Amino acid sequence: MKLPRAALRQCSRQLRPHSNWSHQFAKSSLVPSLSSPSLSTPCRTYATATPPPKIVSAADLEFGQPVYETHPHMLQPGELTPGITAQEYHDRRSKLAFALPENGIAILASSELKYKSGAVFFPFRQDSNFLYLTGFSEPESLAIIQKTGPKPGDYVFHLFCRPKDPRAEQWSGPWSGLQAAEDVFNADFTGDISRVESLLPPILRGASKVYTDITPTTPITGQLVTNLISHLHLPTTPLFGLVNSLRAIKSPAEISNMRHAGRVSGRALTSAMRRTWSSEKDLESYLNYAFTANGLSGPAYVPVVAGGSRGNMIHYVHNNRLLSPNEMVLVDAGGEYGTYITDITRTWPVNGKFSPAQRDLYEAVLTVQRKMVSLCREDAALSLDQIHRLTESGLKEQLTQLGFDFGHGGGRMDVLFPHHVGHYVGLDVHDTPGYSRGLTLRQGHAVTIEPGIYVPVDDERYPEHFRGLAVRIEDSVVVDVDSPLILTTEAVKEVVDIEALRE
Ligand SMILES: [Mn+2]
Repeated sequence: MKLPRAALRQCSRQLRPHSNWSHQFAKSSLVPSLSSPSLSTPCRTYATATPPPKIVSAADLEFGQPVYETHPHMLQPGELTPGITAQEYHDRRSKLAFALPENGIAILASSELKYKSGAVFFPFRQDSNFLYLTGFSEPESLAIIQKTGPKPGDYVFHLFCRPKDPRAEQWSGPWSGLQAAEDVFNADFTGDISRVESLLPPILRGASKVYTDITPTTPITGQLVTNLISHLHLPTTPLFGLVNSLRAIKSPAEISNMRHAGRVSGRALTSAMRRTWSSEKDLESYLNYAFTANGLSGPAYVPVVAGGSRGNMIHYVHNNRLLSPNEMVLVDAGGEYGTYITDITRTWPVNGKFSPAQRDLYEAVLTVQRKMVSLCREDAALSLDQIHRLTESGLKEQLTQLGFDFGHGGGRMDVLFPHHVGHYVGLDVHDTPGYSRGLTLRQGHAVTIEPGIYVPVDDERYPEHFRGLAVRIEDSVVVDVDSPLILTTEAVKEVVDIEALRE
């Protein structure tokens, strides 16, 4: 049984000196030497002559990401990333290892820096599965989780990354190095990523099967790792399915992060609804600022800010037209906290007051949205796919009452509502890709519920006063046993509440 030392190490963390850290404090030259000439003189001892301990506070070091000692304004003691403790990362690896066959091994590659153009790069974003299992947010890294026995906790965690390199870090900013991989990120073994070719074979040799999503085209290590695996004739299988089934059910800490992202983002949207915006870009800028200024790390995805009939384009992200007072604006925007996202859409009249047609269509979508949110509970025993079909029939019924004709040659639901009602959310906006929407929802699943109606501008099959109107209403929701936990409830959505914001 592996001791849960991950948590223990996090208390009053002190690091053993790394070669590049130690030069100022590892000197022990004050120890009297037998061969020293001082033997011939009376020997005194001084308190200051005691060799300094070979440890250094983590607060005096630089890491590749915030840690509690350097960023106490962002992390609590014991946390490796906001809200998520080292113990929880250990538990995730432990669960993964437990799910592997005897002597199974999982290998994950980090993301690499991506370039926008020439030397201009995007902010680094760690691969979600890598992050989920390690909390380590650096490129040029390889994580290996090796099952060593049948019990939970029987595993070994290897983390290969970049050794400290003061000259390179002077250019790129700090990274964490091998000692921190062990002392902060709780790797059992670490190694220089540039030596993977010699470090990996001894680990692989005893493996029964390799679980990995690494392919020859994976940057930095892909070719090498796949060559080594095939050279050793090891059976391989994709890893993402196992990780998805862990990631799909959120822990209390993850739900708390998502709730925080939802609360702050929801308030930002409500606050945006109070004002009359004249351009999509101004509204987008305001939301991005409000997310960040209120403690989130930034927008979770490129937002949709679509005035009028531009809302009919599901992923309209140009956000560069002017808004006219008599139209509605559809805003799909959410922030991110500790790499957990929230996904919200609201649609409201630019001038703050719904016209009769806008209100009717809005209420139709809202009625169905509310009903579908209420079904996000374990005791309803429904899957996202089943909720989607209920949404379609609910919307069709609402629209029929508003005079839409779905008879022969009439309107079509796949035109008016062309997307799915929801998707899983978590570290990614479309979380756990490949995880089926046909599974019955259960406690800990986190999903969106986002029905929409998009009426084409000039299609005579639809009532004239609704043409060109687009409405989508979306909340992020965690499934509980007998009720949904709505993460984004601070974003108002009732007609009276939206209109009251301007009174
Ligand atoms: Mn969504």
